[in-house]
Amino acid sequence: MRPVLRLYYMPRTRSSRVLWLLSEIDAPCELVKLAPEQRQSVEHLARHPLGRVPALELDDGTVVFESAAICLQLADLHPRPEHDRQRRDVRQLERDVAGEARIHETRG
Ligand SMILES: N[C@@H](CCC(=O)N[C@@H](CS)C(=O)NCC(=O)O)C(=O)O
Repeated sequence: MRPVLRLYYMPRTRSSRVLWLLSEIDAPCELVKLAPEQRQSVEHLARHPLGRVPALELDDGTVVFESAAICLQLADLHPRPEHDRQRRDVRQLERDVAGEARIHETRG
């Protein structure tokens, strides 16, 4: 059985990246639209400590945030061999950016 995913989102935010991907891959996902003030609710802060959107809840109750990480998670859950190359490129770029950020951090 397919995992039940739940996306907490707001229109015209970084959520759009995830909504776009969901429609591209036609992945089943429950969409929960939040009002701006709901981001700081106790319920949402338990999902995302900074009270931001988007946040993706997996079927085991764990939550993924950061729109790019959510997109990679969705790609992992719905693999398409023809997209393997792009997934590798994204991961490579992420590690490159993270490494550069660390270099700048340590150089001050
Ligand atoms: N880098 C994060 C950015 C998330 C983010 O900043 N979301 C905004 C909306 S676009 C938000 O919820 N802001 C509310 C806040 O910072 O309190 C991502 O790509 O998901």
